[in-house]
Amino acid sequence: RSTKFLKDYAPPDYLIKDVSLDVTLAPKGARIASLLSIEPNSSTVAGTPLVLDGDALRLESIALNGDDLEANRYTVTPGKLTITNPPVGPFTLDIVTLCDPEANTELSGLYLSNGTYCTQCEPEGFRRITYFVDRPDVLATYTVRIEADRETAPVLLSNGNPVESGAIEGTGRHYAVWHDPHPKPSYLFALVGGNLASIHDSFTTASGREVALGIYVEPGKEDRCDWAMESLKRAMRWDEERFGLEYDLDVFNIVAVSDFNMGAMENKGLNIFNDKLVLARPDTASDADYTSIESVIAHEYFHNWTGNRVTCRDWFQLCLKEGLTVFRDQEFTGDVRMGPVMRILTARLLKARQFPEDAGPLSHPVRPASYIEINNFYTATVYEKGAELCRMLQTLLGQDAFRNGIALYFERHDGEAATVENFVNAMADASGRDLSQFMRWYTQAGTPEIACSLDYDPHAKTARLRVNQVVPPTPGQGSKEPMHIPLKVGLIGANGDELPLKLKGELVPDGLLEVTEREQVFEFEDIPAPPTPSILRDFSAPVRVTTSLKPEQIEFLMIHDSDPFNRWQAAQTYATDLIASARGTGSTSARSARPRPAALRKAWSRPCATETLAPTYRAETLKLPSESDIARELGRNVDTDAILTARDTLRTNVSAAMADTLSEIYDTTATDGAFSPDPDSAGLRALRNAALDLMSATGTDEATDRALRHYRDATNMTDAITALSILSQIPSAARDEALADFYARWQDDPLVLDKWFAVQARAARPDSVETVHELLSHPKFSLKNPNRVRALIGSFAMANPSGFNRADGAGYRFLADQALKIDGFNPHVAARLLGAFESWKTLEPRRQALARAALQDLARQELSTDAYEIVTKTLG
Ligand code: BAL
Ligand code: ZN
Repeated sequence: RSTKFLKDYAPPDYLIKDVSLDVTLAPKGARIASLLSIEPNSSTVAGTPLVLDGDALRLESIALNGDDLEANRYTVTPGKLTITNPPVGPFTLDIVTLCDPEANTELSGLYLSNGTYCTQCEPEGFRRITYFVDRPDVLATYTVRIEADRETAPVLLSNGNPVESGAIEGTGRHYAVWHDPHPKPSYLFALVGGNLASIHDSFTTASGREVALGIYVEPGKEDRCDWAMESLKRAMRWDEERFGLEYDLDVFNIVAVSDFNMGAMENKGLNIFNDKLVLARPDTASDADYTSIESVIAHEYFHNWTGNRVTCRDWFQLCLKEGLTVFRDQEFTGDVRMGPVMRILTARLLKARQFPEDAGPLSHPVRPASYIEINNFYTATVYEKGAELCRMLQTLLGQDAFRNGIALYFERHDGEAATVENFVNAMADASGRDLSQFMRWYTQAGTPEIACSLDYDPHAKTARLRVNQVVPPTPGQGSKEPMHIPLKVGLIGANGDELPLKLKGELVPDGLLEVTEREQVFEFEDIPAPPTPSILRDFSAPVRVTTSLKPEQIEFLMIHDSDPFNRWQAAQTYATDLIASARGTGSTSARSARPRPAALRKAWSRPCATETLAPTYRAETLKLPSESDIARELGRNVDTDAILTARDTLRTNVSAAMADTLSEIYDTTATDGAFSPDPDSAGLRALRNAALDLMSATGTDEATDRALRHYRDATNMTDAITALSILSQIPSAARDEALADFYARWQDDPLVLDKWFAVQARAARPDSVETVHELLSHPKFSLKNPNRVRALIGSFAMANPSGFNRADGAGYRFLADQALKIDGFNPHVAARLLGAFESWKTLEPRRQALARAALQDLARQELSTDAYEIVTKTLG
């Protein structure tokens, strides 16, 4: 369990330029014959041993320059194959190994998913297929021959372009050869063999290349692939238009498999997907699923440039490809689907997932300086905060200069393994900006805290905005330097008008201030009367902001702020303050109020009922902050039951105060006709369902009946699952009817049944631990399938705060027990689940003690490296 450090990076001793693989697929003993063209790196001292990585392999033979290698020329140790005295110049190695796809329960390397051979190599799975210098700065061209039984594996795919294929006479077997001309690191290798159905289409790139597109799925699922195909073509076109980036092979294939640790994987020319992120039909997939599919298809496709053409020098640079690619997929989804609501969704996700990570024991910089197990660093910090860093660069530089920076980055590093410095230097050179202080965002962990106060001088007619920034201490980083923060602000006059921002006689474009000091004062001129400040517009930086705004000023912003993000944020802040100030939640907030119905009506009517606002946006304003949002804002002494009660009370009050408006929204947004996933139709469904959800807060029989009717009348999954989710919270005949009906209908459809597991796991009920425990023994549940585990155990641990944090500690013990079991065969999935403990130190003392005890129990067990790192670091 050694710790690896970024500072220890050294270039590889040997480079592998070309790889020829001959893979014979068999469930128990897949045979991989590998021919590697190797040369010493320029600075390698003659005689330096060649160390290849390998894991769970049986070595059958090894030859150097065509001759069998004598036993005294190499050693095999756990994880390594070392050639003791390799030649001084270029040479070849022939290595034959066997691996066992059927026994591969870790789902890393070559494994079987429901009878389909598939691979997952990022970050270190290739070494479970063959011996290799398995690190991202070793780039090679690959030719892959796959041979398999023709009947069970008629489809044989690998990276790049198809070269040839054919039958092997008299054997019942066949083969296919693929060649990928683009040098790539081993983590982008992929291979698939199976009995798969497919749909096909084509795309012509801007420069006229015809690309054959294919999506491969388990037979019978072909009718759920159209949306993924449309999404792919949309993404290909968007990347050409926005960034001038074209596809570079003759084929692009996607394969959906049902056993997959991650969401999807960007292997060159052969993306392999968790089928949850490919398959969609109106009756099986919700609008949220359609949106995820569209964005993940785009994300993996966008990696073709940001990740594949330019890859990472080492795994510490993971954000280089992931942060940038998430930023790109967010921009795409904003453009094609969500508009201004996109920023609400991305900020909400960041706050929900990344802020707690950054505030807890697992906090790490966007570019970590060390890790024990790299699999543990596919985190919200690397992905989502990493994306925010790209967004801040775009905000600071402007969209054109940012695009030029991207172009320069590719000009300089195409075909290379790059670093964060390479990326930021390209941005600096393309824009002429000094980004040296900005680099701190990659190295300093913790969410910066920005405190803003505004003083108005009626004589000078100036408004002075004082901004203080503090970056809190995080594990291993006691003190921090100030960050370079793009802070978008506005000042709003008493009549709701936007006031021009003038500093030292100059207008401030886009209200963008650059905060670089620990304390800074911005004095705005020609402000006729005391304004209301709108701070961090468009969520221009991943920071926490505190202001001294009074409740009535927040109400004012809910109505008048011209920035859609901040208008939504004002409603969230208003609700958060009301919930957090309730007795027992542990709040020390000064801003408290006991709202009267008229005040609630006034506050909410405008944002949610204004018909000129997009329905998707109005829907978001109807969603009150989640229990986790409240817990995060409180930050300490968290009592999840008190939060649940306070939140339920506010929901009931808002629901009652807004009853007429909600009813009207619900009635007027009903649509008939065929389902369409287009943004407008999805927006109307979102608004109607958000209204239904809030109306149900009253818990009356009428509300329950309405939800049941909604369920029965549903003609698509979005409506059905909304109603089911509402009903699952209310013990009643209606709940039993809907759950039974859903099960009866979807029992043979694992992906849909996951929704049934998940709604029950998420339901905030006193007995939810027992419910989830019982569902573990359900015949359709399996601990071995990551999607099932995430649907049931993951939903419970991550999305049912009062259940997971039940006061008797039963939730903690449940999660620890299940994670330990899973750790025995799939450490990656187990370690992810254990992330649910990340905020245990913010709990009130009793719960803290119980969570600590569960973690300490785990720490005494025999754990995988993955789980060990999470458990020990979480304990702190
Ligand atoms: N590279 C791992 C999956 C993804 O982020 O695209
Ligand atoms: Zn990615």
